[in-house]
Amino acid sequence: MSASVPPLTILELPDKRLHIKAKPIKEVDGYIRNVAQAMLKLMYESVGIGLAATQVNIHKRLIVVDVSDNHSEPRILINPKIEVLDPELVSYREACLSVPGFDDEVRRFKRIRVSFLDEQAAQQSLEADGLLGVCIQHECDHLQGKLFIDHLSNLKRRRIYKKLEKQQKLQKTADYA
Ligand code: QAP
Ligand code: CO
Repeated sequence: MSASVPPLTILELPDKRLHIKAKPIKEVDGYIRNVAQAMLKLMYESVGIGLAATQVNIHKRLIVVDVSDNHSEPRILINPKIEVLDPELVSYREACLSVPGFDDEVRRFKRIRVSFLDEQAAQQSLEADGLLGVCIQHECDHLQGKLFIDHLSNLKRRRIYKKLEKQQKLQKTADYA
């Protein structure tokens, strides 16, 4: 019933829509559940471990993650809110489906608690560290219009932007031909 989701595609830098700040979800309805399922499917197809709604041009506070190696721990987090439990910083090599072909070390909080609504609109909370903790912090950044490269030096970030801009121009020329 009017809850159908159009085919989702992943925005890539330098697309400015990646910098839009997401709005809270007021009602967890069939549409939101369908978007979440479509995002999980797209994430698995893309061999990712996390995806934020912002990346599929839906500017609502919704993320999906699964850091298992056999698709066994799908998680849907609606209106996620992070609390820092251990402010020590840990470094992981991160990548992002919206920044194809690049990865680099990013420092993030060691341990967090994330409060969120599940698919049933029930309030949940989850304590996370390691890769799951890092991935949730990375995805929540997307909802603020922030990317992992925003944690790197200005020099590194500008280089990555330049390369992706160049690639996009070449791609456009190829599409036209
Ligand atoms: C965030 O990112 C993350 O460029 C999720 O060619 C990643 O799933 C948090 C991916 C690592 C912590 C550590 C990127 C796949 C996937 C690419 C992803 C690519 C293929 C990125
Ligand atoms: Co990302």
